Amino acid sequence: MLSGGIGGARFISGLRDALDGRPDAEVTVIGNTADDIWLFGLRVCPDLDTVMYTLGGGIDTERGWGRAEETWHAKEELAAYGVEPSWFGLGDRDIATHLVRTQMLGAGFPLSDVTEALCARWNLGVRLIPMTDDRVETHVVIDDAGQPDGRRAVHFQEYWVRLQAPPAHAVIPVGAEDAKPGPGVLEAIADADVMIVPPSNPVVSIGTILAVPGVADAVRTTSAVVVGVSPIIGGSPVRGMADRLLPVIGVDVTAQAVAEHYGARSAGGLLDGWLVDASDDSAVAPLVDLGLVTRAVPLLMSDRELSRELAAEVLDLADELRRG
Ligand code: FO1
Repeated sequence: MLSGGIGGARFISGLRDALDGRPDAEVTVIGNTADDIWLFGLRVCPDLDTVMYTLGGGIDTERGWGRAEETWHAKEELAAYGVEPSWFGLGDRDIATHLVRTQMLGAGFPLSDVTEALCARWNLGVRLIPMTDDRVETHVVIDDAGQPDGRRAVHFQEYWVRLQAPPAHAVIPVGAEDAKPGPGVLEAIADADVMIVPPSNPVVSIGTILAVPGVADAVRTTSAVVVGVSPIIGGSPVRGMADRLLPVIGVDVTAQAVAEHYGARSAGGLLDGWLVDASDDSAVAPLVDLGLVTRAVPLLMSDRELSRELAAEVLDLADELRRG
C-alpha cells in the first residue's frame, strides 16, 4: 500500500481487520514523507506518525493526528517565550517521538531505520516504511501581494494548518526528483500480489510518493494487481484539501477524474481496479470503457467496521482481478 495520513491510516486499520485469520498475509505500507517538517530542531513526520499511532492504538481519534491523552505544556512554554511557529501544535507525548527520531537521525541512522525502531514499540501488525530516506518537502505556491511577482511558496504545513488551504497556483515536492526510494520500497511493489492505492490525497500524499523516481514505474510494471479507492465522494473530499489541490494539477474533483488521472495500467497508467462510492455509480461505465474494472460500494470509513468492509471490498476486487 501507499499511504498518506488519516485516510490511509483508517484504511490500513480496516485492512488489518479484514486480514484477521490470514496469518500468511503480509502488509507493507509505503508512507508519504513530503508533509514532514523540521520544527524547533525536531524532525516531525506527520503521515508516518499518523499511521503508527493509529495502528498502534495511540492516536487521538477525534483529531485523527497526534497522541491520545495529550497535554500541551511544551507548546504553552514555547508560546510564553514568544517562539514561532505557534500555529503548529506539538503535544508533549508526541514530542517524545520527535526527540527519539531526531536523536537517531543525528546519530546517523536513516529515516527508514528510525521508523522501524519507533514502530517496534507500537506492534502495528504491518511493516511501515518511508517512501524515501532523503529530504522531500511539499511547498505550495500561493498569492502574496507583498512579493514582486505577487506569489510566494510556503511549506505544505503552513499552507494547510496556518493558512487553511487558500487558492494555490502550484504544488512542488521539493527534492523529490533527486530522492531515492527508501530501502524496500521498490521490492515491496515488485513482490506484491496486491497493491492498494487508498483514499489518500492524490496530490500531496499519493502524488508525492509517485514523484520519487522509480516508484511510479514500479507500480506500472508490478505483477501485482493494483486497486485504488476514490478519495472523492460526490464531488468532495471525505476530509482534507484535495478539492483545493486537484484543480492545481488540472484534475476535476470527481471520483472519475481522479481515476483518469492515475490511469488504467492497460493504457500505461497505474490502476487495474477502482472503487467509487455507491453514490458515484454513474462513473462506473465510463471508467470500464477506459479499461478500469470499477465497482461502486460504500466508501465512508466512519467507524472501524465500515473500514473493514471497505478493505474487504478491495480484497474481493483484487481477487477477481487476479483470477483474470
Ligand atoms: N494539524 C492541524 O490542523 N494543526 C496542528 O497543529 C497539527 C499539528 C500536528 C503535529 C503532529 C502531527 O503528526 C500532525 C499534526 N497535524 C496538525 C496534522 C497534519 O498537519 C496534517 O493533517 C497532515 O500532514 C496531512 O496528512
